[in-house]
Amino acid sequence: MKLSPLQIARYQYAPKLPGMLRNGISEISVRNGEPTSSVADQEKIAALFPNTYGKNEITFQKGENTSEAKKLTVGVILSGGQAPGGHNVVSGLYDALKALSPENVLIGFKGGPSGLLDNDFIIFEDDYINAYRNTGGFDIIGSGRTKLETQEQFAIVVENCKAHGVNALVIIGGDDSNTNAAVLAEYCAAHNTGIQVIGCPKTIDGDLKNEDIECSFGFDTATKTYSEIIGNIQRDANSAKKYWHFIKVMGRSASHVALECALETQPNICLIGEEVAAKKMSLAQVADQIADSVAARAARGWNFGVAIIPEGIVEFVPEFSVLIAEINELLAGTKADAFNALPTWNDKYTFIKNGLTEASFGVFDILPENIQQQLFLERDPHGNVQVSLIESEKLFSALVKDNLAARKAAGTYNGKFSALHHFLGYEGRCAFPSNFDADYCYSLGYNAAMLIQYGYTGYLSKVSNLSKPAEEWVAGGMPITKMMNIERRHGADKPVIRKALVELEGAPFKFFAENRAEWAVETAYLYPGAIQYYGPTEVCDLTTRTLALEKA
Ligand code: FBP
Repeated sequence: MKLSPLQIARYQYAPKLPGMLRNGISEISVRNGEPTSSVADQEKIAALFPNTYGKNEITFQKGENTSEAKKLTVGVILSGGQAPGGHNVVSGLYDALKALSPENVLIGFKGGPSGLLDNDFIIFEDDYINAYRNTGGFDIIGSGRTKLETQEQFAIVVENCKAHGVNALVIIGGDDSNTNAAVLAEYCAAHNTGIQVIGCPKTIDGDLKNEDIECSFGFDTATKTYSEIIGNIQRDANSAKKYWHFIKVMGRSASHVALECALETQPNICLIGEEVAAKKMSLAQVADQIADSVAARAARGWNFGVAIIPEGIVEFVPEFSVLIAEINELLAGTKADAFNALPTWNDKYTFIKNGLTEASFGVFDILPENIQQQLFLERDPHGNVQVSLIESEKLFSALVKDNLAARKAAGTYNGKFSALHHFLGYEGRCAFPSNFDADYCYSLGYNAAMLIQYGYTGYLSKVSNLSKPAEEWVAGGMPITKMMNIERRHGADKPVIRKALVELEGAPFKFFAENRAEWAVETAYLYPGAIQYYGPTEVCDLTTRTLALEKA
């Protein structure tokens, strides 16, 4: 197989471990912390997790390894969307297991959780692992979005694991996958299966974050990749001086990715969904805010600019959420067939007009026709509108265009507005992990092996103090139940890890809010450039601005 020069170089990179894990396996001991309780709904969560609730936080430290020597056969899955660094979690886990004993075995279940159900697996060996070290992607075993949540599924997982002699599972995933890891850990403990379950925090979205998890892996690399591209686009905009670029960035619902990219690049506009929701802004108000920047810059002769739009923005606009709910109702069950049978868009438009409330039709009616049609094209398996497929970058540029036309008619704007659109998503999810993500992920995997060796279950592999050099990182484990509360999901109360949205009182948003008025009018762009893997540490080992501000 032909390899790129960077691929070859990255195979040689030795990821940095936290200082306390650097002394060799025989020199890693456990320091017990306090017993834990869940962040909310303590009684309910304790009742749901009688075997795994309330355990102590633990930290590893230098000292004699007192764990019981035993052969470990560990299964691992990657779950959900790709995030740079997943391969290093697997290689860190593999290296620690082999350092504990060459007899230990690591089995990768393929294609995500479904691999555990279908018993689709591979047994890792050195050559195979070595071909994936420090590279992006999840192709080492693949990933998938099957949810492991029912008792029947758990029984199959246990049966398949027992057939391999698996005594521990590592689940690398986001908030849902780690919630399910906790439920599976409880199931395994309650049924005396002898199988431990350990989670690892993954997602580029950055919304798996709390007082224990400083950041999920992949966020660093993905946002650096997007920021590089946004910086390049800004430079092009500032060179050609003729386009407004509307750039949608991934991140499903939370706006952490958009905010981090804004802190890295200082664009003219960055929308933050959580703020739009808090201020109950309408689509027209959001468009007006962007148009203010366009007009102010045009008054200086600058008919160009850059606006960052978070993927989930429209769900945060209250009137839009109501519209979506009404459309879902309008097309529920067999009503969708009647709608689809209508021959022309005009017929459908009349059907919609008659079916929506006046207020929602008013919102629908200001949308450009292509967006109106998008709302009725792609439906999820439950028949609901797929909000993430709405091209919000085009939606807002169209609304801004209309807004500017009105300003022109009123004589308050006399510029030119020509918009280009971009969506930055998949190109960031499988980039070569930054040194930060390479080190962090390797440490999470290595640490997970130590948690297994010491017999823990229902724990999340936790590495903290991440804004400091890796030497000072702190490795340990936290019971997943500590991060849980009860939420209403699909009509039922469920124990879940709370999703972290952008905190409007948090330091990253505050920094942004203090500076954005200037960025909206000036050309204050930053050009972060490509991720650097080799060179001075202040260029190569930079963490995100979000983490730096949160920990400042
Ligand atoms: P995870 O939450 O599983 O990490 O995935 C996040 C994400 O990358 C979102 O940013 C994006 O909206 C979504 O996955 C895209 O999903 P898919 O890969 O199924 O198209």
